[in-house]
Amino acid sequence: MRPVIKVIIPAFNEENSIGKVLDDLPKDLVQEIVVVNNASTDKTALAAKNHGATVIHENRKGYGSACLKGINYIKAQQLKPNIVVFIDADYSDHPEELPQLINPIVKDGVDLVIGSRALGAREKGAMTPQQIFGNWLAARLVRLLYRTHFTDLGPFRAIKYEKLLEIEMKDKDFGWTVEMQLKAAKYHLKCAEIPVTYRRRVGVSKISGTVKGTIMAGYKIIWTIFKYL
Ligand SMILES: Nc1nc2c(ncn2[C@@H]2O[C@H](COP(=O)(O)OP(=O)(O)OP(=O)(O)O)[C@@H](O)[C@H]2O)c(=O)[nH]1
Ligand SMILES: [Mg+2]
Repeated sequence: MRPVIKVIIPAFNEENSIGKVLDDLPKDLVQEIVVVNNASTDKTALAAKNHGATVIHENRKGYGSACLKGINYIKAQQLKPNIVVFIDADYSDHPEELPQLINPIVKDGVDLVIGSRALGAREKGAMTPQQIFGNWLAARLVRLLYRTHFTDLGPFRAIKYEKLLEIEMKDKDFGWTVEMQLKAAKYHLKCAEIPVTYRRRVGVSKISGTVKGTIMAGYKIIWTIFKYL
């Protein structure tokens, strides 16, 4: 039987990229795409609506807040998904790679699949040197302390809906991606990684391209890794 798939996209001021992300997602595989407009001051919500997404709003800033809002929306809908996919709104990921991303869940009964940018091809400049180092360091710490095999904390990921509810995600901002991976280890989820390609984002960087964003994200990620030990 074909799985029911819903996609959650947190979006903060991404009016020039959100339409591209939505256009490249394989619509025949996906039941619903939920764009969580995170207090954008541009036309993100309109662009998302015009490109066929369900648009919901979260005024509290933060990547995790937006993802949590998306989960709560899905919980309230009648048609529950088998798989939830997360992807960024900045068009860095390649949405057309969704079939490869969900394949380990559909074929091998995996619970969580991370799209690894460390294993895949990266366009030059798609990640800043500090972002590459930070992700490598965090993934290494998670590997050592939680005995996992992750090589990246990439945003493009797929998880079984029932497992997503079971791990009770909490983080409201930068700790979201790492929290999911270390809880996956704690709850003994079956995890896999597949290589994904990554390109330079469209529009203005919110996190890794800024000094403040890099420091805050790095601090929060390391703090989260030790918090759940
Ligand atoms: N910074 C930030 N991003 C948010 C928020 N809510 C949603 N996002 C989205 O989170 C995603 C990741 O943000 P990015 O700015 O791309 O961060 P990054 O991928 O670490 O770094 P760059 O792509 O280099 O900017 C984007 O799709 C944003 O639109 C928020 O409150 N703050
Ligand atoms: Mg990005």
